[in-house]
Amino acid sequence: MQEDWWKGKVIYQIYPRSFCDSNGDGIGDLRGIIRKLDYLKELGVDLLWISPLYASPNYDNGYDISDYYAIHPDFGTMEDFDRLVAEAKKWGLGILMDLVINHTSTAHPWFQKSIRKEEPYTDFYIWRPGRGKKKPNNWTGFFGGDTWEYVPERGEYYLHLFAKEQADLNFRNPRVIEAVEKVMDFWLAKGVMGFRCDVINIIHKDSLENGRFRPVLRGSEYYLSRPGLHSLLKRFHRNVWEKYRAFTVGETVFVSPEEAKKLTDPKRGELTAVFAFAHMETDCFGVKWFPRPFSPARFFKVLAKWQEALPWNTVYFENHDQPRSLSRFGDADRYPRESGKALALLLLSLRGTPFIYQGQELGMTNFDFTAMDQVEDVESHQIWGIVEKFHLPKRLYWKVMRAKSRDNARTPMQWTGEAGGGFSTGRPWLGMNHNHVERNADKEGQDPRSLLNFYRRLLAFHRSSPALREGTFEELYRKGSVWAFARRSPEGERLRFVINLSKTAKKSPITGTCLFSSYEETELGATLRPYEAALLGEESKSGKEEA
Ligand code: TEU
Ligand code: CA
Repeated sequence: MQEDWWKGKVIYQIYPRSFCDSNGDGIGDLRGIIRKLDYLKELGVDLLWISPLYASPNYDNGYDISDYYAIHPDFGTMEDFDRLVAEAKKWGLGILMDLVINHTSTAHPWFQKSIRKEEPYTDFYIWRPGRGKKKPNNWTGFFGGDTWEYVPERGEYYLHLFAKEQADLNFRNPRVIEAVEKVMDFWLAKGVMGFRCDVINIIHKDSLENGRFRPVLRGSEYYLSRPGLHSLLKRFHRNVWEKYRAFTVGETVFVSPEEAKKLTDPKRGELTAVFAFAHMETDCFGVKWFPRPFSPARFFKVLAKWQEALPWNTVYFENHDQPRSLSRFGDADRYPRESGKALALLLLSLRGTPFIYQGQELGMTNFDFTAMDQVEDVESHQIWGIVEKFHLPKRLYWKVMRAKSRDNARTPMQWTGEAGGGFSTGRPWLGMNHNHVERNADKEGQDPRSLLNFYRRLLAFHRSSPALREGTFEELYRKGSVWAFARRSPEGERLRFVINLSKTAKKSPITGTCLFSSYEETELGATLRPYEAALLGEESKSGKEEA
């Protein structure tokens, strides 16, 4: 297997609770995924990243693991998992596991033994005594609020950067490092192709000093991409990942291009790729709970900066933590098809590994929930608790919650127009979006002009085009809502891309014959209509364009 076998591959993310339920209990499962492998193959993706499948009390839907070696019974058995790997392989699809090692569930036996100081688990977590009546330090967490929880039985506090049911592991303890290496080895030996590494750039804590004042994530200067992280990753790479040629994509929060470059430099031997967040933070001030209107200009500026800064990027507009891209960056009401296709074209025209999140290919939109009791997500509830506690303006925050809750991405996959959406014959664990009646895989499959069929054609083209798979990125034009760039393969294939990500018509900086168009046009003239995007072939010799 070649070292960079993953280059040019397209990844599809599955949120297993919401993908396909095979037994009618309302929860998606492994047999459900197996049932849909033909759909995924026909779509044209290569690797499936599946959000956590492990045993878990589900405070954070599997991101709180209580046994790294067991499949959650909701999802099936280890035999089902092995069958999935084998069946996927027959379809030419590889599996990526979600590796959550910054923390475990407090229900994990390691944590339970750590409370009782049973060796070797005493220092598996980050325990500290309080400072008089005060907590060990002033850090604040990712879900808002506290990061320390007192356990009377041990007489100490433990650190948790997420929910209090998620205790941070202590990576200064060599025993912890060995334990997680064993976990990685176990899954790679089963034939998975690699990992998506959850919040990997925060696993190493430099110190536990008080953080300086900042409105969110106080204390993060002591754990965001610290030098100790690089040593840990080098070690994982050397001891485990390298021998399997594993693909490792790190979820790296608040990462700078400089850090990202180090983390993915093949000469250093750390991660294969990283998810940066910068483009997902262009419609807010730093964190999503302080929103501002979406600006395509800011979005393109950030994307362009990262395209140029890194030798290889990941490209994603959605995942299980983010609102739906059609609702967020497009126009789900007036231009669902055009803006959905424009975003699809942008996603697959940029340089890097593209990630498609389940339902994105159908144009699934934000969850149409009307009350907090329809929301399951732990983060949403923690934030809502803060809104209530501090009497923040509810009308305003309700709007923010509707736009930003992570459950926007977690509603069940819309397979058919029936009740239960073809996702489940029972009652789905989270509400189905009502628009599943109109927008679903079944219906779209039969419509040649649907978003789903557009994705299928585009992915087939992507596979056959060295320029899209691996070509260089060259910016041609960027102003307001209009962006144009070119991709060129080593063999000289050159493609040009242009997009107008707005509701108003704009002048186009390039013209030519369309390989793909969000309006399904064959020629692009001087004007870009609302949400018009196009992928153009080589410019004709006679045509003189400002490119
Ligand atoms: O996400 C990390 C992370 O940065 C998010 O929690 C982010 O702060 C939040 O989603 C913004 O809305 C990863 C997982 O993707 C997420 O699902 C987990 O909850 C989290 O880690 C803890 O494991
Ligand atoms: Ca089920």
